[in-house]
Amino acid sequence: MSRPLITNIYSREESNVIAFGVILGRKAAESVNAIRDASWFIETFDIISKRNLLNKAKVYDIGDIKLTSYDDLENVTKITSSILSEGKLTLMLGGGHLATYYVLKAMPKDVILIVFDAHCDLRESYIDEKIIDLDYINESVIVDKRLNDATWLRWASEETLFKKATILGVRSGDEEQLVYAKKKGILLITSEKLLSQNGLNAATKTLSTLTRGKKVYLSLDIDTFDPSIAPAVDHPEPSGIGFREFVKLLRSIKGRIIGCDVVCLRKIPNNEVTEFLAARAIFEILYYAT
Ligand SMILES: [Mn+2]
Repeated sequence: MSRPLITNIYSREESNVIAFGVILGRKAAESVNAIRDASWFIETFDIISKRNLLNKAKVYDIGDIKLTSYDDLENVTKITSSILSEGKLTLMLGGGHLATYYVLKAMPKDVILIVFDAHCDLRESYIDEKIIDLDYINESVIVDKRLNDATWLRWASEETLFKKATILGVRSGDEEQLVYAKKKGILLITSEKLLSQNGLNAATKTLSTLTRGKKVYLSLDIDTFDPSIAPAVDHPEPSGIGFREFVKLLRSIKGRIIGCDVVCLRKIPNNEVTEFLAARAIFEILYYAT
């Protein structure tokens, strides 16, 4: 860890948010640290709404969970459980989206899962070179075709790790995944819909109804954003949402956010746009979650 996330002046006891990195992926350590670094260069006061985004969040960053095998991912579940037992918000910085599956394993089963993602991640099995990079641990550990970055949500659904799931900003998937989502009641709201005023308004109403009085887990895959504002991702998909849509959707969540993550940023050279966006997104999430 180069430096911890945000103004990390609180002890673990004083904190109400515990952040940790999951170093899953070929460039994960560098990417997670890029978000931490960027967080020091962003104004915590939002001049538009005149809010201090971190007025209630007391963040303690415990650093990275290093992995030497996929079995070590069980530690992610254990660490998440211990944070929850302290009554604190968990904030995971990944790494591949597979890390979310292990965080979710520690969450109560009645949690409402809100995922921002360009992809459905509902395949039964899938692998490509980029997934191998995202879920890379070391040369001797082979990425599982069935449980990885592209299939984690299917597994989470099969194991009923959540009560209801919604994917926001989705724009990539195949017919089989659409059929599966429908069968399981997983709500897909496309970026196309969110980019129209009526569609965005409808989605905020849906989110409010869905989450009111409920426990919520929020997972932000950075590729939900348009690649023009978030280029440092593995699978960029055109026509993504903007930051404005993201904040509006976030604001409509009425339940209590008990855990969150920001995943799938993969640092690119000579461009810091994506990590600044990710850090700012974290501030916004913390404003609504604390
Ligand atoms: Mn994705």
